[in-house]
Amino acid sequence: MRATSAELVEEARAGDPRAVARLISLVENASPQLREVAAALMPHVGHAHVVGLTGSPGVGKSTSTAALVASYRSRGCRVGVLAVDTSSPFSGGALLGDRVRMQDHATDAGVYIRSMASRGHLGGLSWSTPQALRVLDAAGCDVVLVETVGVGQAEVEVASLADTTVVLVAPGMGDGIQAAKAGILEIADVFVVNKADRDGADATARDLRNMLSLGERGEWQPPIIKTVASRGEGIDEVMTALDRHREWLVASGRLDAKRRIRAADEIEAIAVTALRSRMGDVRGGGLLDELAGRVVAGQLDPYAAADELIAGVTS
Ligand SMILES: Nc1nc2c(ncn2[C@@H]2O[C@H](COP(=O)(O)OP(=O)(O)O)[C@@H](O)[C@H]2O)c(=O)[nH]1
Ligand SMILES: [Mg+2]
Repeated sequence: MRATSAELVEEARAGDPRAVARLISLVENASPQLREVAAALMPHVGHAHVVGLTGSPGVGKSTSTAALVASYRSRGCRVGVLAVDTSSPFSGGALLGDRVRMQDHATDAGVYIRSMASRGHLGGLSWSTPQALRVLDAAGCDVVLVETVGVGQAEVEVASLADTTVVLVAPGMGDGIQAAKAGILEIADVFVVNKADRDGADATARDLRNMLSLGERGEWQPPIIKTVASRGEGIDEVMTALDRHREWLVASGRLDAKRRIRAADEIEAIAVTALRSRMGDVRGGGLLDELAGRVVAGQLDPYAAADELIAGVTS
């Protein structure tokens, strides 16, 4: 017999990784059970610190994520890892490499690792990722690390789901400049200059500092931390920065504000998706065609017709 949503959520809370995986699959596939799952999750969310890691492919996000997982585990924290591929509608090769890097943690019951492909069209990303985060949150994760694969606007969108966003750059990749162009500087709470074992790390850090000094200074000053993720160097400093940012978010009231904005975005995305789907039903049902006929016949102006259409969709 199929487990009810409430049962699945209970199992996930008790630490059953299969229940967690099942719930995330339900979310990803937009299962009809999703509504019920969402309702069952709600009383158990709000605890996890959501940390987004973003930056160009190859900069060291997966390596840094693996190192952070190890640090959080040594503190006894439960950790979720969500790798979101914004670059294609399919889980591709990029994520395969990440799985290899995550192998150390694959058998650890205190770590949930999940790859998700964003569907690459409006609505896909906006509802599935926050729900997957809720699953991991409800499953008792103290921290969820969200690694985005892919670049551009979708990445910025994923980053906006995080409480704390870490932007990684590497020396000699022109990353700082690219980040500035893509509007990524504004979303960074913590900067990491990874591959600091390579030439030019100090120059990259300096460039970042200069770019930051040109921008608006908020109350939070994003620290710039040099790391060699492949050797675990600088990871303690990153952990400290994440802790400090989280404390600042709580003390300043920003955590609550961010979460409200996110919830509003999510509600809107769900509502728009529902409306669009009902609009399709209306099209199929002929109301739109009938209204179009009246507009062509000069009986109705298009604004009045749109009002009738909306009334038809929402009634
Ligand atoms: N030299 C050096 N290589 C690194 C460092 N961190 C990661 N790498 C290597 O850079 C490559 C890309 O790393 P990965 O974590 O997959 O990057 P991602 O695409 O951002 O997830 C891998 O071969 C890593 O071993 C570092 O600090 N120094
Ligand atoms: Mg990666």
